[in-house]
Amino acid sequence: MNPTPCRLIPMPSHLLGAALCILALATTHPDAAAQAAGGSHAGHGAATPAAAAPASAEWAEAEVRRLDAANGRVTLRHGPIRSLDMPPMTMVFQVRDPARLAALRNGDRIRFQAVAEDGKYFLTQIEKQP
Ligand SMILES: [Cu+2]
Repeated sequence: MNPTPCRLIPMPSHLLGAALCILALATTHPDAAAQAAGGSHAGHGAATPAAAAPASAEWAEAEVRRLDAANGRVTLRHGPIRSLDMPPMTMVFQVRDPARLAALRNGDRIRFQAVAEDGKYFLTQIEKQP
């Protein structure tokens, strides 16, 4: 006596409920899952451009706006980053070792170095400023 997942969703309209059922079936179909897996695989090989880290990475300055240590992310309001050709802005950076965020607090002034990889920006150096 297993109720289908569809029946567990309270629906104001039977028609809408039926439509969601069809959607759920379609997305869990084995063929669809296989195609999705294949697609992500294909994209995987193309990634990771040869390490383009500039030999002389330059320090940039920033203020810590928001810490998300659990996910290894930090939002910085940063000044110009010449090595990335980036103007001042507020944006999210990743860190490979979330422990490095432990010493930071919102509002801290830092200087940092960053690299771009797979469409994300990673902090490679972080130093608290006095
Ligand atoms: Cu930026």
